[in-house]
Amino acid sequence: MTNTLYIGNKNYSSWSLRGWLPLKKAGVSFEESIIPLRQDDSQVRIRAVSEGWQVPVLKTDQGTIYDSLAISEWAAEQAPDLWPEDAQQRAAARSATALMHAGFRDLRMACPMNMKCIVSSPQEDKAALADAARINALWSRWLEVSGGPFLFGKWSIADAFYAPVVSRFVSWRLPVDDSGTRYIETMQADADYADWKSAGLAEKLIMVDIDKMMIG
Ligand SMILES: N[C@@H](CCC(=O)N[C@@H](CS)C(=O)NCC(=O)O)C(=O)O
Repeated sequence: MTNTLYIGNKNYSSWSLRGWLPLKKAGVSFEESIIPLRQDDSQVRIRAVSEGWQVPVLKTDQGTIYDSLAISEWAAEQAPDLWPEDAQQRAAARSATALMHAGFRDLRMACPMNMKCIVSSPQEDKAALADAARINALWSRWLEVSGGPFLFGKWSIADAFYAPVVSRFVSWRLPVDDSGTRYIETMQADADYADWKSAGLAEKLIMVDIDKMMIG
């Protein structure tokens, strides 16, 4: 079986990370093909592999799957333990995943993922800070109910969806309480997250507009 996951630059492409982590956790073997984003030919290259016009895209022998959530659900069909075993916790993890997939736009727009960079002065954008505060409160509640160390106990797809948010909390120096700090440390200690991050840090291509937002 040949699987290929098309992703953007690891340093910047938050949605690619959301599709990549569940495949890793499922133990699915796949090749990676990086399509650098915001280049003259990025869209042509993405459209050549997917009618979705965005990455991540997974090609299997059976066909094409696009969108991080669809790829995650495909991974969970190979490895059902990517969702919690308990039915109520499973529903809660799916809700948390959907919340991230569909929302927190202010945070996503004001604080793009850039794993290489930490701002010198903390982010002050009010709408982004409101999203961050809400996410922190949700993390704390989910961790309290599940007992941690991941949001719903064992690692689940919900953690894939909040992994890029962990990176943003660090890069943009967003305020975080003790429970959120422990979650950030748990994520950073995860071997797959760490592998993705070190590959992102090694990338040479920079996105000037995002770097400028952070460095000025
Ligand atoms: N809802 C999509 C969002 C994917 C998305 O926004 N991907 C961005 C990169 S992180 C993209 O492909 N942008 C197209 C481009 O930059 O040309 C998902 O969950 O996969």
